[in-house]
Amino acid sequence: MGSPIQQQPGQVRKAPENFVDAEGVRTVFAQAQGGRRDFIRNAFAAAVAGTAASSALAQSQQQQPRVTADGDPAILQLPAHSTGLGQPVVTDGYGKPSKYEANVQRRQSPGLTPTAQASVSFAPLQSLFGIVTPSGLHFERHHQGWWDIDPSKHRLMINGMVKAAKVFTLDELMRLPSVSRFHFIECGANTGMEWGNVAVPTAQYTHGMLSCSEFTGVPLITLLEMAGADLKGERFVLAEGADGSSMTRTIPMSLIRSGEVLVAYGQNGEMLRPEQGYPLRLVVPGVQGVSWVKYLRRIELGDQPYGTKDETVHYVDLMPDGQHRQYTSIQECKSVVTTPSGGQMLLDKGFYNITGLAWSGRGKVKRVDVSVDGGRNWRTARLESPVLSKCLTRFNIDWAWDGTPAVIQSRAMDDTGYVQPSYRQLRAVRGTRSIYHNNAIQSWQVQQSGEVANVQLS
Ligand SMILES: Nc1nc2c(c(=O)[nH]1)N[C@H]1C(S)=C(S)[C@@H](COP(=O)(O)O)O[C@H]1N2
Ligand SMILES: [Mo]
Repeated sequence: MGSPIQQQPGQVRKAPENFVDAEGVRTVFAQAQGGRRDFIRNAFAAAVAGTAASSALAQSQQQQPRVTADGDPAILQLPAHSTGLGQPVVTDGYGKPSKYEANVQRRQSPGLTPTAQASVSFAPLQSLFGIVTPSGLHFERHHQGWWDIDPSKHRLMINGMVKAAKVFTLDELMRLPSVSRFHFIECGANTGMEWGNVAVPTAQYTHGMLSCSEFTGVPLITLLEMAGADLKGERFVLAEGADGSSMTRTIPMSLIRSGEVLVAYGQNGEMLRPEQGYPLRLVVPGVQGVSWVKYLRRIELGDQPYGTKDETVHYVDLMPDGQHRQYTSIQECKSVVTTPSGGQMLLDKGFYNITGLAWSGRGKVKRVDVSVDGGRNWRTARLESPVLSKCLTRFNIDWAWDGTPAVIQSRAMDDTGYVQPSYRQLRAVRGTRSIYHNNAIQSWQVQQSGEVANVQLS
C-alpha cells in the first residue's frame, strides 16, 4: 500500500486544452500578488465581502470590479498547482516566506549616513498585519555590531547591594518560573529625521525602529531576590551588555518592583534572534529601546543614580533654549497609519481599509481617531483585540476615497488621557533640533494620481 498520504489515482487529471504552463501562471500571479504591498488594489469584491456593510463599503459597491469572473484566466484555467503534485515537507530546516514576498525586508534608511557597522535596519511596517513583528523583520539597532553568542558560555551576574553576588547560566535561568508577554520596543530615535522636516519617503523609514514581540523570560525581581538583594530604600539598577558597545543603562526601579522588567530568552515562541540579543536581553516595557540591553551579562544594584554615557551624553533631548533634557525614557503615546502610507499607491477611487498601529509606553491605547482631511474632521477607528498594555494596538477604519487629494492622519490617546500631539504642539515645547522622542501625528498625502507621500502640515 505504501504511505497513507500517497497520491490517489483520481487526483491525476489530464491538463485541459487551455492549460496555462507554470511560468505563465506565475506571471499572472505575480502581477496580482507581487505588488500587493506597494499597490493597494481595489479588492472590495473578494476581500471585504464578508465584513459588515458600512456606508463606505455600500458606496463603493456601486463600482464595477476591475476583473470579472467570466474574463479572468486565473479563474477559468486550472493552474499547475491544482493538477500536479506539490513539494514534499520542508525537511532542510527552517521554513521561509513565499518567494513572492521577497520585497518584504528590513532596510537601511536612505536618509541616514551609512556606517561601517551598518547600525540600523528598519522594520517594514507597511507590509505587516496585526501586532506581532515576525522575528526576521524585527528592526535592528547595534552600537557595535551583533554577535551570535554561545549560550553555554554566556553568564548573567547579579551583584552590588546583594547578600552574595550570583552568576546564572542559561540553563539555570530557564529552570525558573517564566512569564510570556507582548510588548513593543521603540528606539528613542524613531521618527527622529522628521524633527527637521526631512520627510523620508515611507512608513518603514519614518516609524520602522519599532517592533512588537511576545517575550518569554524571568522577572528581574525574581533574580534580585534570589541574590538576596537589599531592596529597602531608594535603589538603582544598572544593566550591562556583553558586546563591545559598553551599553549600560539605569533601569527604572518601579518597573522592576512591579515585575514588568524581564530577563528574556524567548521571542515569538523561539529563542531570541542573535540580532535581538541572543541568548539574553532585558525587556523594559514602555521604555525606549536603548534600555533593553542585549547580550545581557550583568545587573548591579546600587543606591545612587549611575549616570552612564548612554543616559547623560546620549539619549538626551535638545530643547529650544539649548538645554538638554535628561531621563525621558518612557515612549509617549504615538500612532501611525501604515496603509495607505508613503510610497504606496491607490489605483482608483472607492473603498479602502485604512489601517495602522498605536502604542503607549504608559499603558493601553484607549482611542485612535483618523482624519482624511488633514485634521479638520476626525472619526474614531476600531481597535482590534487584543489591546494590551505597552504593546502595539492595531486599528482599522473604512474609507471611500473620492479620487481627490486627501491627507490621512491618526491621533492616539492612551488610558492616562494623554493625546498624541500635532507637530505644531510638539515643536512649541521641544523646538526643532531634537533627535529623540518625536511622537507627533504623521500625515500622508494622497495625491490625485493615487500616489501617497510623506508631508508635514505646519
Ligand atoms: N548590548 C547592546 N544592547 C542594546 C544595543 C546595543 O547596541 N548593544 N542597542 C540598544 C538600542 S539603541 C536599541 S533601540 C535596542 C534595539 O533592539 P533591537 O536591535 O533588538 O531592535 O537595543 C538596545 N540594546
Ligand atoms: Mo535606540
